[in-house]
Amino acid sequence: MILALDFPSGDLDELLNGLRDYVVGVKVGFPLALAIGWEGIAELVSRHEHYYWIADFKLADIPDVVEHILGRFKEMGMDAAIIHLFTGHRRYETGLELIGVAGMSHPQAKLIRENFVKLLEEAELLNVMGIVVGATRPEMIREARRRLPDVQIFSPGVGFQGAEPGSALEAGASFEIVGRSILRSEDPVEAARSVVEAQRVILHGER
Ligand code: NUP
Repeated sequence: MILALDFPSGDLDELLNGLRDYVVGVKVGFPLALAIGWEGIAELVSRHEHYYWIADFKLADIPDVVEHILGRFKEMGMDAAIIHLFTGHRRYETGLELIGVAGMSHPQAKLIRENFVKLLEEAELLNVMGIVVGATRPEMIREARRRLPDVQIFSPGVGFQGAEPGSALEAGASFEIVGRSILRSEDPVEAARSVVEAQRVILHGER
C-alpha cells in the first residue's frame, strides 16, 4: 500500500515509523506542501528514505517547466512523480520515475474518463513506469492491465472514497493508495494493518 500523506495529525515521524510494516511508499502533494513547506517535505524524506516517495502534484505544464520541477523533486529525494498525460510531454532525463494520470477516482472526472484509451496510448508512448487509475473504477483498471501488461498501476480511492481494500489489486492494480481512512482513524497503524489484511484475504485467501 501507498500512504497518501495529505492530512496527518500528530507527529509525522512517529506515524511513518509506525507504518513501516504495512506501507511501501508515501505520496505527498499540495496539502502537505502547504502544511509543512518544501523544506519540511525534503527533511521528512531524508529521515524516512526507506519509503518509496511519490510527488503527486499532477504536473500539466510545458515540458521545459515540467523537467525543471522534476529535477527539483529529485533533489528533494523523491523517487517518482505524478504527471498529467493530457498536456503532452517529452521523455525527461531527470532520474525520476514517472506515473501518468490515466483515470481518476472521482465521479466528476468525465473528460478524463472519456479519453481513457487515448491517455493509455500516451502513457505507452512516453514509456512511463506507472499510471494512476482510480480504485473506484475496477473496469478501467482491468482495461488498463489488459492494454499495458507491464505498467505499474496505482489506484487511489480505497476506503474514504468508497472502494474496498483489495478490490483494485484484484482488478489488476499494482498498488492501492490510501489516505484519509488511515490518517483519520483513531489508530492509524491498526487501520493500515486491517487494509493489508483485507488485501491479503482478497488476493490469497490468507489471514
Ligand atoms: O484519481 C485520483 N484520485 C485520488 O484520490 C488521483 C489521485 N492522485 N488521488 C489522490 O489519492 C488524492 O489526491 C489523495 O492524495 C489520494 C486519495 O486519498 P484518500 O481519498 O484515500 O484520502
